[in-house]
Amino acid sequence: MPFILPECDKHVPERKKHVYIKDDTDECHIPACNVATIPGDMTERGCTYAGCRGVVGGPVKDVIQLQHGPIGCCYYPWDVRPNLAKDTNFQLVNVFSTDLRESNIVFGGEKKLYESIIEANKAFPKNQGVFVYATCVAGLIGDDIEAVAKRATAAIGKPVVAFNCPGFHGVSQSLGHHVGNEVLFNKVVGTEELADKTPYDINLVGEYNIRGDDWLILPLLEAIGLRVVCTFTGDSSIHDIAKMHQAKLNVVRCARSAKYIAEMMKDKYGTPYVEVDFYGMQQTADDLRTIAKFFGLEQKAEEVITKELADIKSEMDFYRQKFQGKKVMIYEGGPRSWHWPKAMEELGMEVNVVATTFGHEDDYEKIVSRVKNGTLLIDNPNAPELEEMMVKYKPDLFISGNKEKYLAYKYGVPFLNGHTYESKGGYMVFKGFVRFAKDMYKSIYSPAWKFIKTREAG
Ligand code: CFM
Repeated sequence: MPFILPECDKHVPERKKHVYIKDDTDECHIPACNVATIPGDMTERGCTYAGCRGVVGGPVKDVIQLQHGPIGCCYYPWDVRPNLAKDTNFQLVNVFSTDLRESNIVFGGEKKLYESIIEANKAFPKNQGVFVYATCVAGLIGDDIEAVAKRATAAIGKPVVAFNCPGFHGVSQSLGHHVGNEVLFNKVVGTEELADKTPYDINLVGEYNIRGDDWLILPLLEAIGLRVVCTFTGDSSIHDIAKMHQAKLNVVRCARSAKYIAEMMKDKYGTPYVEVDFYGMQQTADDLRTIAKFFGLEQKAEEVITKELADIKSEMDFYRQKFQGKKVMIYEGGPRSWHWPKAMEELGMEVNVVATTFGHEDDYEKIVSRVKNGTLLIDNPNAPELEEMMVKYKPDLFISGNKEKYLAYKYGVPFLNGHTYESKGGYMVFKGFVRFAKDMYKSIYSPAWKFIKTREAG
């Protein structure tokens, strides 16, 4: 009986095929996923516009990020996802919108879009281009944003790139990642030449520099002897993306959001790629070995790994002892739900519930390969399901996002924000993993839990 219908879902029996207990003897082995949420099921998913604007396009630091739609769609991109950039956080602190009103809906918004591009370019002349994102409204009224982008490119003499990503496309934000990859690949990659090529040039693909993750990864790669041409798209310039076709290898960090461009580059330019986790000690060490092997730099990688592991050993020994047998429930967008089970086990923890918002089959295949029998997998969970699982599985820690934080607190469950992290600083590679462990420790061992009376579900 590997599929179960949570008690809270008696009015939405369709949920049964999305809630699955890992069982090696069962043929089906993953829950149903990447399909439309049914009415009545209170999904926490985002939209295509969010995936394109918020995740893939948004981190590019030197372009005007212009949302074509009503002002309401503007709120969330503003400084919510901490995809940091060096020197300037222009992409985080400024939000641009065409602010479509009723008359634009009736008579069309193309004129307003064109004028907005001209105006924004004049107000911020240092920008290196303009990214235009269609919202549901722009999609419904049928504005030809491609044609406007073409005219505006000629007028301002800089690339104006149109992303056709109205929210209603697809079943979640995941399709927005795909649109973002395709547009950047077709319109930007290959438009500039890399002047100072080296035999050790790589791209870091699907890495968004959340709270500075990128700045933890880059020094390790450099110490091995590699040079990162472009991080797609954390802390990146549009000029870096334009040159990324000249790297020798793509290192794919978030496969869900960016394997598309690695595949397209493989087809068109013959650039091979490798996939990495960069969370946890063993996984990071294995990742660095894989990358180094491609360039014959194995010896250098071993030196870096040995030093990094020695630097964090005593702290990690402390956390490992504190985390023995602690039960963890993980619910992230997609990949973090497969990046983390092994990393948590390394610290002596037990992962017994794993969920994703928009995982595809390949994400669930990876989760299944990394968790033990009996682990509960939930695809696109709703809030009552998460509440029920907290009561049933009694996790010592729930790692998820802001939407779930207060659910956890309501049940007296220690919580950690795994999307934007708790501390100022990244969670990746070795030093970041210490910060991750420290934040988990602070949450699990907070004295606050002693004073809380928990309530039952229902
Ligand atoms: Fe990739 Fe990401 Fe994620 Fe993602 Fe996201 Fe994110 Fe995430 Mo939040 S790109 S899929 S759409 S690793 S914003 S940095 S944490 S849901 S698991």
